Amino acid sequence: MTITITAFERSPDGGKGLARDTRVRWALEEASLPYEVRLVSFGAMKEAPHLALHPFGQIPTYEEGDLVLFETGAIILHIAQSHPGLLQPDANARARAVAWMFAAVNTMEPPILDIVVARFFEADKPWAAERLPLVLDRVRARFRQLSARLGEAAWLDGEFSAGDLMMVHVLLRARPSGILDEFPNLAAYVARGEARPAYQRAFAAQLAVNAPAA
Ligand code: GTB
Repeated sequence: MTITITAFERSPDGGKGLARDTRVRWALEEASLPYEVRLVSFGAMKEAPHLALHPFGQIPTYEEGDLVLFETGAIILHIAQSHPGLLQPDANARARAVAWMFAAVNTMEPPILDIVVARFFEADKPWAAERLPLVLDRVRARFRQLSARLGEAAWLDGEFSAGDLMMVHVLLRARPSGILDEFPNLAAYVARGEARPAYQRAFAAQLAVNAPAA
């Protein structure tokens, strides 16, 4: 059955792979699943046909036969549960990998996104300069905890899993702030994720769409 995802017609990051279709592309590549991509403009995302797929008018979405999904956590969990490559056969290991997926989107991602909000969307507010260091410190606190847990391990819980995929992609969003490089084991962890052939294919596919014209 054909799998179709949606992605930005042109990502604001110019092809750095930070938009969330990249994590879905990566999961599909890890599972060796072919897929098609429908590119949508910011305008089209807010119109009825796309809102029927995604109630919040965002990308990515996932279509496979009768199934329509939004939310990258749900999409990647679906891929991981229905195809080998992203979850271990052992039930407890699978449950722990799902816990790491939730930790990525629920515990790590919100403070990281606050950096973007503070730096770009609220930069002109009178309190912006005062707030930014607090936001950065909250991110550092989470990174410190994650760094302590990862230690010198390659992945969060033994073998690479959907939990690592989600965590690596979430951490990538913090790279422009410089905070990722303050934690060498986390920077190396992210680099390990980026070095995976499946990530490389996903990154190249989104870059082909988003690279600025020469
Ligand atoms: N919780 C949802 C999920 O995980 O699927 C969040 C989806 C989401 O935020 N989608 C964004 C979107 O559609 C694109 S990925 N935004 C348009 C809108 O809301 O109108 C977020 C994103 C955007 C841009 C960059 N960038 O340029 O660096 C990085 C990430």
